[in-house]
Amino acid sequence: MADNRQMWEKLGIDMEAHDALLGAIPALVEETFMRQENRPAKMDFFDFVLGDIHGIRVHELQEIKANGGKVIGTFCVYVPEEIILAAGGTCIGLCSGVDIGTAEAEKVLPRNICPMIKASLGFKMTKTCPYFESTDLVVGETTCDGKQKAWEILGEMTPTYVMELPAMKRDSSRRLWDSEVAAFKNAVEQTTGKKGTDDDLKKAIAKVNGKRRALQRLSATRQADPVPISGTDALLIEQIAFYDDVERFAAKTNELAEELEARVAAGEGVFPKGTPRLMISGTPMAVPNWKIPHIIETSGGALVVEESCTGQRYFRELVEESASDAMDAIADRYLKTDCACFSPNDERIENVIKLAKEYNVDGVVYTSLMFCGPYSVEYNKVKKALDAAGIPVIKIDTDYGMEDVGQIKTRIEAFIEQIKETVPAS
Ligand code: BJ8
Repeated sequence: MADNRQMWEKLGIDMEAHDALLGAIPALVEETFMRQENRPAKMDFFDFVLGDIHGIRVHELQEIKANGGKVIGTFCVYVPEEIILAAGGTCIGLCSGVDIGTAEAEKVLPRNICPMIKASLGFKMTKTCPYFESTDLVVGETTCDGKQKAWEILGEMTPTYVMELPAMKRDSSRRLWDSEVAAFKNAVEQTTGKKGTDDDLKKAIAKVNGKRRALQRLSATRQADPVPISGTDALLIEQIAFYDDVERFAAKTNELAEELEARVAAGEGVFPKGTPRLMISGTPMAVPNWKIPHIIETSGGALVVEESCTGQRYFRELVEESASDAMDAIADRYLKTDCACFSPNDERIENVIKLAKEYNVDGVVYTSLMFCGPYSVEYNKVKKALDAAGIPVIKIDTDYGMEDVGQIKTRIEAFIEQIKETVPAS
């Protein structure tokens, strides 16, 4: 701990604000994770990572930097991490799920903007995130309006590169995207000082595919009833995927998946067979935002799949490893991402229905961060498709505060009761 404090001070962390942030985590972790019953033994690694959230991994980053490595922070699953790895960089997801820097962020941002954007800027402004303070470059992207304007402000505080994303998926959009991916490679290489060769790219693709395959394998076990792992634990793993060492994470996730496969074979689960099965669909949930999964799973539901960037949208697609042009394969894979920022976005609607069927979902909890235009507006189309498929859905608009927990819990309990009345118990 003394070691951690020294490191944080060296990084210029505001120790008082940081102490307040870390001070709130143990009680939240206890309530959200440790009180769950029959958790898989192999969650121990992920619990350890969570227990030392601003410690060991941040030390690793300092070691990487001391050896000449560069750390590159990202906020969106559109940013190709393979390119960062191929150029010798280390990629860290920086999205924030806590409103600790909100008051500061509201000095430069309007109040009615998405909490994720506020928190991301807030972390930088309050100097409370050692990951942020370890970066040599941060990468924004022009997904939603709020983000693209926020990067201009962030760029005044720290070296920031912005990728331009097309808003549509036409042939001309693909050409724009190809040139953006190539320009991003140059920007990363200027930061790391190393050129990513074709061979480096192929190795990086194999590595990141390995991580995504491990997540796919783990997720597939959640199709079983009873489900072998809680959705709350699964979300934690998906969150850690954004900042842990790629190979270690894949190995640990595969170990856990093996345990879960054995549980499935033995008919063992974390909730009784027949527990209503719910899917989350919508905006991502960054650490330590575990609010909705925790509410679902303490209200009589089992969360079995996340249609979100902290979920399927992150690991569903792989980069084709046998492609002759690695950059083309990377551009191809990333443009398949079905964020609500695209218009039209029919793939997402199809994927929601496909996932609901594959995971035998009884109902969907559509979650949108407050003031998120893209996901909130797209609810209309998702609901129509779910209605047509006969799958009930409830929409929750929320932020990082805890004031609405009671009200959301009441709504989700009622939703689960309604499902129980229509779904015959097995
Ligand atoms: S690919 S979901 S990570 S942009 S919630 S900041 S959209 S107002 S987070 Fe996202 Fe990339 Fe899309 Fe995924 Fe804006 Fe909405 Fe806020 Fe959002």
